Amino acid sequence: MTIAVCPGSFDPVTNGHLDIIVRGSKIFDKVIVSVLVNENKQPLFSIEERVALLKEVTKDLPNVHVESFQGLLIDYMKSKQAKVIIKGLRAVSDFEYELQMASINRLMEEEIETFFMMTNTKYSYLSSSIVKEIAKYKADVSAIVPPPVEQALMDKFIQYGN
Ligand code: COD
Repeated sequence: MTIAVCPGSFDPVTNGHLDIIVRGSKIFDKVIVSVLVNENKQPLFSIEERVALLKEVTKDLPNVHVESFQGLLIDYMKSKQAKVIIKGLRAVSDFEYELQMASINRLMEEEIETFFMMTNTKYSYLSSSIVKEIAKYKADVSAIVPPPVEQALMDKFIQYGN
């Protein structure tokens, strides 16, 4: 049984992320979507909120599980006996960062492989940051995020009074 981990900040999950998760779930026996803390980013949604949204939007995918983890990805992979990291690639800028991450992870644990999937061209421009920027100004995000995320963004920005 091949267990893969799809890690990310998912702040919040977008249709671009979901596309990668769905495609990954058709390739691997079990996919664990894991919300990891990215020290370089200031999150809008708490870890608990991000996990809840991911659980909601993946509820029809029986081999997909959602969790959170703080620390090194490689330690988490070992604790889950997972051998594959699923990553999405949108642009050359993603490639440079992901190459660095894949190389450092391989240096720490050579048995673990990073599996890259090209973005769906429909979502090649899409990031959580862009979604938040658009939602902040109350513009329509229904084409780029799943409905529960759209609702959560509206609630969040009403709560902030923006
Ligand atoms: N189409 C396709 N793929 C996409 C799209 C899209 N539109 N949008 C995002 N993705 C992919 C990204 O390329 C990425 O692979 C994944 O989805 C998650 O994206 P984000 O933005 O939610 O998450 P990141 O990039 O902030 O996550 C980074 C991690 C948290 C995974 C990373 O920092 C990490 O592994 N941290 C743990 C600490 C660690 O082990 N560090 C390594 C050694 S120093």
